[in-house]
Amino acid sequence: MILLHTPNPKEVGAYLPLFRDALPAFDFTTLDALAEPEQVRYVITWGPPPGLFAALPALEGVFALGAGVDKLLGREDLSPNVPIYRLLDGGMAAQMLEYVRYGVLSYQRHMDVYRRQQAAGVWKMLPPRQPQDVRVGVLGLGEIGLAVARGLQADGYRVQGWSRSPRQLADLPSYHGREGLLSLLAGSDVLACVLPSTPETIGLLDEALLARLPAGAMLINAGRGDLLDEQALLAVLDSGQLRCAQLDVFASEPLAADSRLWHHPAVTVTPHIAAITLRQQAVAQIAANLNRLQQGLPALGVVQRQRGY
Ligand code: NDP
Ligand code: OXD
Repeated sequence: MILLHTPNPKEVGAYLPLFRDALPAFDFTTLDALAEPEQVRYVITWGPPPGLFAALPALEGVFALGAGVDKLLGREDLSPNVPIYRLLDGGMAAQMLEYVRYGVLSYQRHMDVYRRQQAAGVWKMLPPRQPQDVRVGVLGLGEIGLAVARGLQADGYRVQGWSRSPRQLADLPSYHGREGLLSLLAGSDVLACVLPSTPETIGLLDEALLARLPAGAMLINAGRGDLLDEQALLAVLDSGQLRCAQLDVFASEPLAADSRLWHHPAVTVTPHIAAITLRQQAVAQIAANLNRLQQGLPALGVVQRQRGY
């Protein structure tokens, strides 16, 4: 038996027939209809309610309907012996590239400055800037970050990356470790963060690190909100050290109504839409993974709990 749960009942209704078609050998249930919790072997979920897993004694695995699993890893009701599987790309890398590309292109073409000029009724041309004039640092070179880095390179930007482990990537300079991060920051006109939230990355983007960016740089955060100290960001934007920011994720979501980020002229706020799970692709990937498990093959996208992602 597989339990399918997301907080939005309409979404559950949309997913259910797709999963039933893709996995005809399994029985499915939803939380509302759950009669025999002891029969549930797998949960497919995004945002499961507190305590859910503790009520499922036969649980063999949890499939996340997303790439980031920080919320699942923090759960006290989920035994560390139960594997968590996450989505690998599943169409999210291409969306994330578009999201970051939009920000980088706006920065390159001074659109943030022109928006402010428009608000002030100012007609003033700025010198042209080409992609090769803009250095982009990408934090996170995983399924999504590497696609972002490669896509921006193909656009002509000068791209460098940062990851936890050392990476040898053809034609893509990359760094790891604290010293590596400082080097990357010093050479990034745009810093694009697509890191997971882990005990090592929470609070990473603090005032000291943001101050290492060149004057007039841009920050894009589409990883997780708790990576960034929002007050520190506001401080470096107010001082003019940073020119602008494009933020998709926040320490608390939805972003609080009284957050200064909403109205800051240098900030673009989006409601966690940089890369949305695509239903068909998610179903196909999870079904293929469950079939692998049924055949005794190793599953893909296994979360490594000790790393936190
Ligand atoms: P992956 O696990 O494939 O990649 C994670 C990357 O981050 C890896 O390159 C990893 O390094 C690096 N990393 C992890 N910890 C550290 C660290 N301490 N220091 C430096 N680098 C680190 O994840 P995905 O690419 O699939 O997704 C990344 C994140 O994007 C998700 O966890 C989620 O938070 C976010 N996301 C946001 C979405 C949105 O709509 N805003 C949508 C989808 C995802 P290494 O290569 O050495 O393992
Ligand atoms: C994800 C997300 O991690 O949408 O998949 O944030």
